[in-house]
Amino acid sequence: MQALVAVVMGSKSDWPTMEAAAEIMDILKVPYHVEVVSAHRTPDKLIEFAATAADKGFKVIIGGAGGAAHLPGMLASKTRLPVLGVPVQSKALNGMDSLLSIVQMPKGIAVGTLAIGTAGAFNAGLLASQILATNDAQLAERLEAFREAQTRSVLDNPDPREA
Ligand code: RP5
Repeated sequence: MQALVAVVMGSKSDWPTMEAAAEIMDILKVPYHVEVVSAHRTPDKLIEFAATAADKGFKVIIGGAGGAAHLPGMLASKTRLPVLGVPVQSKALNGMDSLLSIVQMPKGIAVGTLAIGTAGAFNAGLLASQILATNDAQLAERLEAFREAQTRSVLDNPDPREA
Protein backbone atom coordinates (compact mmCIF):
# COMPACT_ATOMS: atom_id res chain seq x y z
CA MET A 1 0.00 0.00 0.00
CA GLN A 2 1.25 3.49 -0.83
CA ALA A 3 2.65 5.14 2.30
CA LEU A 4 1.03 8.55 2.78
CA VAL A 5 3.03 9.73 5.79
CA ALA A 6 6.81 9.68 6.02
CA VAL A 7 8.09 9.45 9.60
CA VAL A 8 11.76 10.39 9.59
CA MET A 9 14.08 10.90 12.54
CA GLY A 10 17.63 11.97 13.15
CA SER A 11 18.82 8.76 14.79
CA LYS A 12 17.75 5.26 15.72
CA SER A 13 17.86 6.54 19.30
CA ASP A 14 14.76 8.63 18.44
CA TRP A 15 12.64 5.57 17.66
CA PRO A 16 11.39 4.93 21.22
CA THR A 17 9.83 8.40 20.98
CA MET A 18 8.78 8.35 17.34
CA GLU A 19 7.09 4.95 17.51
CA ALA A 20 4.19 6.75 19.21
CA ALA A 21 3.43 8.35 15.83
CA ALA A 22 3.38 4.89 14.28
CA GLU A 23 1.16 3.60 17.10
CA ILE A 24 -1.72 5.97 16.37
CA MET A 25 -1.39 5.55 12.61
CA ASP A 26 -1.61 1.79 13.09
CA ILE A 27 -4.82 2.34 15.06
CA LEU A 28 -6.22 4.62 12.36
CA LYS A 29 -4.97 2.40 9.51
CA VAL A 30 -2.90 5.16 7.92
CA PRO A 31 -0.07 3.74 5.79
CA TYR A 32 3.32 5.20 6.71
CA HIS A 33 7.02 4.82 6.08
CA VAL A 34 9.77 5.12 8.73
CA GLU A 35 13.43 5.95 8.11
CA VAL A 36 16.45 7.52 9.77
CA VAL A 37 17.44 10.72 7.96
CA SER A 38 19.92 12.93 9.80
CA ALA A 39 20.34 16.63 9.08
CA HIS A 40 23.91 16.54 10.37
CA ARG A 41 25.16 13.03 9.62
CA THR A 42 23.43 12.47 6.26
CA PRO A 43 22.75 15.97 4.87
CA ASP A 44 22.73 14.91 1.21
CA LYS A 45 20.20 12.16 1.98
CA LEU A 46 18.03 14.70 3.77
CA ILE A 47 17.92 17.02 0.77
CA GLU A 48 17.21 14.15 -1.64
CA PHE A 49 14.52 12.71 0.63
CA ALA A 50 12.67 16.00 1.02
CA ALA A 51 13.02 17.01 -2.62
CA THR A 52 11.50 13.74 -3.88
CA ALA A 53 8.93 13.12 -1.11
CA ALA A 54 5.92 14.60 -2.94
CA ASP A 55 6.71 12.70 -6.16
CA LYS A 56 6.93 9.49 -4.14
CA GLY A 57 3.31 9.98 -3.05
CA PHE A 58 3.78 11.12 0.52
CA LYS A 59 1.23 13.69 1.67
CA VAL A 60 2.67 14.63 5.07
CA ILE A 61 6.14 14.35 6.61
CA ILE A 62 6.76 13.93 10.34
CA GLY A 63 10.28 14.80 11.40
CA GLY A 64 11.57 14.00 14.88
CA ALA A 65 14.93 15.06 16.20
CA GLY A 66 16.70 16.02 19.40
CA GLY A 67 19.33 18.53 20.46
CA ALA A 68 20.20 21.00 17.70
CA ALA A 69 17.21 19.66 15.82
CA HIS A 70 17.49 21.00 12.28
CA LEU A 71 15.76 18.07 10.58
CA PRO A 72 12.15 19.32 10.38
CA GLY A 73 13.12 22.81 9.23
CA MET A 74 15.51 21.55 6.58
CA LEU A 75 12.92 19.05 5.35
CA ALA A 76 10.39 21.86 5.09
CA SER A 77 12.84 23.99 3.13
CA LYS A 78 12.97 21.38 0.36
CA THR A 79 9.33 20.27 0.08
CA ARG A 80 5.90 21.84 -0.20
CA LEU A 81 4.40 18.98 1.82
CA PRO A 82 3.29 19.85 5.35
CA VAL A 83 6.06 19.02 7.82
CA LEU A 84 5.23 18.24 11.45
CA GLY A 85 8.16 18.55 13.84
CA VAL A 86 8.59 16.48 17.00
CA PRO A 87 11.14 17.67 19.56
CA VAL A 88 12.76 14.57 21.02
CA GLN A 89 13.56 14.83 24.73
CA SER A 90 17.33 15.31 24.95
CA LYS A 91 19.45 14.19 27.90
CA ALA A 92 21.32 17.45 28.50
CA LEU A 93 18.44 19.94 28.28
CA ASN A 94 15.32 17.77 28.53
CA GLY A 95 14.20 18.67 25.04
CA MET A 96 14.07 22.44 25.44
CA ASP A 97 16.92 22.62 22.92
CA SER A 98 14.97 20.40 20.51
CA LEU A 99 11.78 22.40 20.99
CA LEU A 100 13.34 25.79 20.39
CA SER A 101 15.35 24.50 17.42
CA ILE A 102 12.17 23.27 15.74
CA VAL A 103 9.60 25.86 16.75
CA GLN A 104 11.48 29.06 15.94
CA MET A 105 11.26 28.85 12.16
CA PRO A 106 11.95 32.06 10.28
CA LYS A 107 9.04 33.54 8.32
CA GLY A 108 8.38 31.89 4.98
CA ILE A 109 9.07 28.21 5.74
CA ALA A 110 6.48 26.54 7.96
CA VAL A 111 6.90 23.66 10.39
CA GLY A 112 4.02 22.58 12.62
CA THR A 113 5.68 21.92 15.97
CA LEU A 114 4.27 19.40 18.41
CA ALA A 115 5.02 18.82 22.10
CA ILE A 116 8.31 17.43 23.42
CA GLY A 117 8.53 13.65 23.55
CA THR A 118 6.08 10.82 23.07
CA ALA A 119 2.96 12.99 23.44
CA GLY A 120 4.24 15.13 20.58
CA ALA A 121 5.06 12.10 18.46
CA PHE A 122 1.62 10.57 19.07
CA ASN A 123 -0.06 13.87 18.27
CA ALA A 124 2.04 14.26 15.13
CA GLY A 125 0.66 10.95 13.90
CA LEU A 126 -2.82 12.06 14.93
CA LEU A 127 -2.51 15.43 13.21
CA ALA A 128 -1.12 13.86 10.05
CA SER A 129 -4.16 11.56 10.06
CA GLN A 130 -6.50 14.51 10.55
CA ILE A 131 -4.90 16.28 7.58
CA LEU A 132 -5.40 13.19 5.42
CA ALA A 133 -8.97 12.81 6.70
CA THR A 134 -9.95 16.11 5.07
CA ASN A 135 -9.91 14.10 1.84
CA ASP A 136 -10.81 10.61 3.11
CA ALA A 137 -14.28 10.02 4.55
CA GLN A 138 -13.48 6.54 5.88
CA LEU A 139 -10.44 7.78 7.75
CA ALA A 140 -12.58 10.63 9.12
CA GLU A 141 -14.99 8.00 10.51
CA ARG A 142 -12.13 6.10 12.15
CA LEU A 143 -10.91 9.35 13.71
CA GLU A 144 -14.37 10.07 15.10
CA ALA A 145 -14.52 6.55 16.54
CA PHE A 146 -11.09 6.97 18.16
CA ARG A 147 -12.16 10.22 19.81
CA GLU A 148 -15.47 8.80 20.98
CA ALA A 149 -13.70 5.79 22.54
CA GLN A 150 -11.22 8.11 24.26
CA THR A 151 -14.03 10.25 25.67
CA ARG A 152 -15.99 7.19 26.76
CA SER A 153 -12.99 5.69 28.58
CA VAL A 154 -12.66 8.88 30.68
CA LEU A 155 -16.39 9.19 31.38
CA ASP A 156 -16.71 5.50 32.29
CA ASN A 157 -13.86 5.64 34.82
CA PRO A 158 -14.00 8.98 36.71
CA ASP A 159 -12.57 7.79 40.08
CA PRO A 160 -8.91 8.97 40.18
CA ARG A 161 -8.02 6.32 42.79
CA GLU A 162 -8.82 3.51 40.37
CA ALA A 163 -6.56 2.45 37.56
C1 RP5 B 1 19.89 14.07 16.80
O1 RP5 B 1 20.83 13.83 17.78
C2 RP5 B 1 18.99 12.90 16.83
O2 RP5 B 1 17.70 13.30 16.39
C3 RP5 B 1 18.98 12.46 18.26
O3 RP5 B 1 17.85 12.93 18.97
C4 RP5 B 1 20.24 13.11 18.82
C5 RP5 B 1 21.22 12.12 19.37
O4 RP5 B 1 21.52 11.15 18.39
P1 RP5 B 1 22.41 9.89 18.77
O5 RP5 B 1 23.75 10.40 19.21
O6 RP5 B 1 21.70 9.14 19.87
O7 RP5 B 1 22.48 9.07 17.50
O8 RP5 B 1 20.46 14.21 15.54
